[in-house]
Amino acid sequence: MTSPSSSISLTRYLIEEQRAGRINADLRLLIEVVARACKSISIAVGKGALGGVLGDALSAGEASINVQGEAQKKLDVLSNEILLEANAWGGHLAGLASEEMDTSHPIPDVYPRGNYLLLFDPLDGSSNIDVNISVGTIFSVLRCPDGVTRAQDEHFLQPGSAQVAAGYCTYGPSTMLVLTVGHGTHSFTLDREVGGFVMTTRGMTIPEETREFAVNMSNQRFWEAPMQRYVGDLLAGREGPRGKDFNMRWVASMVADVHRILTRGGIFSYPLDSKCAAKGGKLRLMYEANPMAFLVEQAGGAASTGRERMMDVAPTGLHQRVPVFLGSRREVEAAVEYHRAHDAAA
Ligand code: AHM
Ligand code: MG
Repeated sequence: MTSPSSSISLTRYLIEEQRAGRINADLRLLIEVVARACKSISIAVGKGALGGVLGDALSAGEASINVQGEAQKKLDVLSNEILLEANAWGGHLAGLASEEMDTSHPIPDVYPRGNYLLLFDPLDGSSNIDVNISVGTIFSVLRCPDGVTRAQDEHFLQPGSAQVAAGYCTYGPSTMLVLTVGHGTHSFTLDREVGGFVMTTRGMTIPEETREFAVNMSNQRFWEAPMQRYVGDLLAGREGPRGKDFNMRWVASMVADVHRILTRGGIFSYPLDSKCAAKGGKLRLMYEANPMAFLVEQAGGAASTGRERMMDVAPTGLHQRVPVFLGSRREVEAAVEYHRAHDAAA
């Protein structure tokens, strides 16, 4: 990891990537527009109760429910609108898809269309909004298949390995954008006085080994056998088969948990459990697991469903859910090995 590069703005980094032939002008514009939308979301999140943005979104007097069957917060809806509005007119997109919308969103006819598809979770970690704990925006960029100008849901169903860019913005004590265009993972911190993102880490690197795990332990009794065994061995510490003591952290905002892991290592897991098994898992492949997997792999880490490399999963639905294991490479490999051994014995 190199030291902070205070003079490199996000704009300069993107222009240099364009000059190096690693991104084109449309992708540069797209990322700049997403970053600008994230700044607006950061301002709304930062106002908290003073901005009147906390609490549940209402629709006809009732709690508004999204396609996931989850109650929407006012900030979920507002963040979705900010991203949609910001990205509709630029001419770089053929379509958008969001956690908060049942189907993909075409670019309005009044605007030109481009070659990219943008997917996002506008405000991840919604359960933390009302308690002033970090939340974030996650996004993934794909190429629209050749010859398609009006993207439908099916055109978004590409594996994570097809992503051309991915990132998240964390709204914590500071607002940070973490980005990959396939050449390393870099972090940018929002300079609130200037109003721009400034590179603070070029080439984030996740340590291969870790002594820290992140999982919602309250689901333990619902997990599959290999997960029970894996975490049981972590908890057994120095006296157990792993031979070392582990620490645990769980923010319940994936963006915040992954940001910690990109910064100092660790393994993040939201495994299959009997409550979410029918849905395939809790977290969504297309706009949560895949972009995080791209960022983590670009930082030297690994991401898996426990049985398959995350970015190799062939998607079947826009809102498809998957089990998630990601972070320090050796630890992800260890978790995968517990699943492999279990499946082989079965
Ligand atoms: P959301 O997109 O509705 O906010 O849900 C995703 C979040 C993740 O950020 C986090 O890792 C997980 O759900 C927390 O789940 P739980 O409350 O079961 O611990
Ligand atoms: Mg989410």
